[in-house]
Amino acid sequence: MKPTLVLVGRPNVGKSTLFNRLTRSRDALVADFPGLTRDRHYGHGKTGGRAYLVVDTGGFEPGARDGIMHEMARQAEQAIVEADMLLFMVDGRAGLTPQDKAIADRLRRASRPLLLVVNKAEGMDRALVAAEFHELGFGEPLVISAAHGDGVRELVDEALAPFPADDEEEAEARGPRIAVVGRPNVGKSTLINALLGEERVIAFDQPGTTRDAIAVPFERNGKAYTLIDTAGLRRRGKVFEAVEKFSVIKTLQSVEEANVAVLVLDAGQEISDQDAHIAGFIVEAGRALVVAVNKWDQADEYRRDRLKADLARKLNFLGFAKIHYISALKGEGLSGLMASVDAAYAAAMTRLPTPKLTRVLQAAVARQTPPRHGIFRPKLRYAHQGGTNPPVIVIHGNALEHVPESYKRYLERTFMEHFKLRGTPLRIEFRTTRNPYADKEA
Ligand SMILES: Nc1nc2c(ncn2[C@@H]2O[C@H](COP(=O)(O)OP(=O)(O)OP(=O)(O)O)[C@@H](O)[C@H]2O)c(=O)[nH]1
Ligand SMILES: [Mg+2]
Repeated sequence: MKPTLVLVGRPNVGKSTLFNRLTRSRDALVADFPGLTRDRHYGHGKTGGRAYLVVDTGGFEPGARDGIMHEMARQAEQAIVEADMLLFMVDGRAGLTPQDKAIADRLRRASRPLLLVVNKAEGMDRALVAAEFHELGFGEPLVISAAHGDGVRELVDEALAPFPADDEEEAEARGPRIAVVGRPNVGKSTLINALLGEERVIAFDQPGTTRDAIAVPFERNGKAYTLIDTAGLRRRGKVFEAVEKFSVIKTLQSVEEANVAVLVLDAGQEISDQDAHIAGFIVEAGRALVVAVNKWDQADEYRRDRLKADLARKLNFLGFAKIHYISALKGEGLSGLMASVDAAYAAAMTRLPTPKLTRVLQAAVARQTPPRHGIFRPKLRYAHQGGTNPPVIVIHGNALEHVPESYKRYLERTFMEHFKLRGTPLRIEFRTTRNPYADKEA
């Protein structure tokens, strides 16, 4: 499972600056999904080939009693408890403050692995800046500049060192790994039980450590699946029940572990920012997705129309995903839902041979050439597949950095339609062939 790094510190120490730097590599990927708003507190990081999750706890005020500060403090407290590694940030220019000490006391009680990070140290003597923070009792501080990037790579290496590197993608033999995610009370447990209850649960792994996801293999209509859950699913006799304490981190972790996410929405409620953020995270993770609008049996004509309009407006970036209107309680719509899970999985795992991809690419270019950019006319030569779940199509050619976003989307649509890739995000990467003479000179 991907480690979760949680950034903590008093306001203005540079948490968001570091968060943005760590998650920047993902910006390009999600740029292809217009309308997607990212949750600025939870993100994907990738440094030196290692992938991880990052949480920015925002302006953390321990002990805030009410209002929005209280709610933020509650989220931050939860993130601290669930962190694999805490990065406690302090400001090297401002020096040690009483507020730093108060936070330090709070973090000591959490007894999670922790690194002390002294920020804003560009152009300063590292040993000198670090000295006054020894008093916090967290060992040798790591001295960085989040704004300039100094020491950031070393920081991430150190933070990830205790965690084994992700092993290669799971074998496909076990069938789709499914994560059922959504806000509290949308009916996740009911859906899971409806799916599992009708069929034999083959085995059930108790979580070995708190870091482990629970994997529940099951069969449905003779097909094998594995249900992935890190969100506190408990077994009670024959029934599973979710502990209805919503955890963003655990939701994100189960999405990471899965091939296909089933995003459950409640037909009785407005689509909220939280729904949009979970959806956005699934897209960012590149997972296949099926949307299940639950409690459809309880929605009257008015609510149904309203919800459909709401979906089109607020989750328009999920155009690639199938939407099912279901009743988990009555067991209605589940076959259709699972058929879409199968299809989304197949699309996510599909293998596209280079000749076929290249033919489709060339046909697309013949139909509509990429626009000239100044003196440059991008030349798209051939395509090969660079990965699955999500499918990545790598296009080779010249001057590809001048291909506009709209043309990239045109190609995306063309590939999607031609290969019938319904249910998975698709990524297109451009690789400009370097001048062969330039290589020889090196
Ligand atoms: N000189 C310098 N300034 C920095 C560095 N990192 C952040 N800053 C500046 O410090 C200020 C606060 O940075 P933020 O990243 O917003 O701090 P934060 O911890 O997220 O603040 P809150 O969210 O309010 O708790 C901004 O003006 C940043 O430009 C750094 O490495 N060096
Ligand atoms: Mg901030």
